[in-house]
Amino acid sequence: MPAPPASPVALDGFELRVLHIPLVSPFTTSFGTETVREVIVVRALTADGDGWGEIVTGAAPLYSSEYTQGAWDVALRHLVPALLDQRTLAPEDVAVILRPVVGHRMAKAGIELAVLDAALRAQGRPLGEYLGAVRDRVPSGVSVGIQRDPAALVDAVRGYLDEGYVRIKIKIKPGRDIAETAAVRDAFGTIPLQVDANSAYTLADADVLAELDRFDLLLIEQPLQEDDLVDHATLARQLRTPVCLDESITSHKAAADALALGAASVINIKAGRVGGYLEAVRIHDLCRDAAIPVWCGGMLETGIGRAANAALAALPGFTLPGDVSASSRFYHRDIVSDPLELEDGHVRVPTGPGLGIRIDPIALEDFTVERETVRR
Ligand code: NPQ
Ligand code: MG
Repeated sequence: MPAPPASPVALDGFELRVLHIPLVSPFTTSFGTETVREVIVVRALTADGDGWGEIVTGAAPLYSSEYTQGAWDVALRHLVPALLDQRTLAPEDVAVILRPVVGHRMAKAGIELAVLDAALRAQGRPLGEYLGAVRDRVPSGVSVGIQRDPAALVDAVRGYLDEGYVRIKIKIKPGRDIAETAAVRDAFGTIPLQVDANSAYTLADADVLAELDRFDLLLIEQPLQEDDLVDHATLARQLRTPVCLDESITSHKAAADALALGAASVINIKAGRVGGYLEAVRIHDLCRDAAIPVWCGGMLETGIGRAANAALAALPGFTLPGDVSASSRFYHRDIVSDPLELEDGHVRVPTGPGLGIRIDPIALEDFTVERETVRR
């Protein structure tokens, strides 16, 4: 638990919005192509001011079972009413109050973040300090989508290396893996490189995945499905490349199970996927005690989640560069007036109270496609 706890807030209500934010270029993974980021922004309304959070679901349940309209429904019908039943609310109690609702971790995480931001802002405390950050900037990696062909991938990677990103992750899927990885290695030599399959393989593909061993990758991320912990452990014994889990790590318990089984030698921590930044810190602590390296994943966050990710990635156990890239990696225009920028391959950990961001009200309004306010 991050010490000391935040002060409780007097909750007046929540405002939820669905935003559609254009991406700078299409982003293709093994599960599909996105051209617009659909995301839910949460505003906690309190007696001491607003707090902001972000529900990182996508429009369709492809990365995980959660998706925008499901999160919207559970938030308005179940999560927000449970919290508004409380007169005052400490951020550390949000997950406890929401525990009876099974799953829906991204929805819970976005709401918890809004309450946490409001509480910390009211106290003048930065999120990084509260979570236990030990750095004022973090090394920035970039996730590169599947391109038309290996030559186009090499061009895309060159652009990011020229910008200064310190680690490259390329998305792979069956048939778009070995040649792609070989092309990037051939073009750029020994750069820090890893691949992400987003669950696109099965154990029957172990021979193909073993071909990746010759590229000295930092890791292979989530080759198999979310609930394939035992198969990941079997695969890990057949590969020299370290296996990293993303989708499978839905909680501290899932992380402990994965480590016990030998299913992962690295873990990608995403606060949304695990139900919030506090649960993310607990997984960080578990992995640190087990000497398992972790890194901070990304979900194409707006400036809200991106600021929080920078703070999380500044904890001592985050020993590998994360997917915490500059806002400009995905967006021409963000909904914050001070978006994260790349400086010498790093992004700065915000130092202002709470998330340390300022919302750009005009951009927020321009991207809003749906809105609901609930008051107690
Ligand atoms: C990953 N992110 O690490 C995810 C996958 C991902 C930066 O590679 C909408 C909703 C679009 C969820 C695109 C990165 C998404 C998404 C990619 C998740 O696996
Ligand atoms: Mg991933």
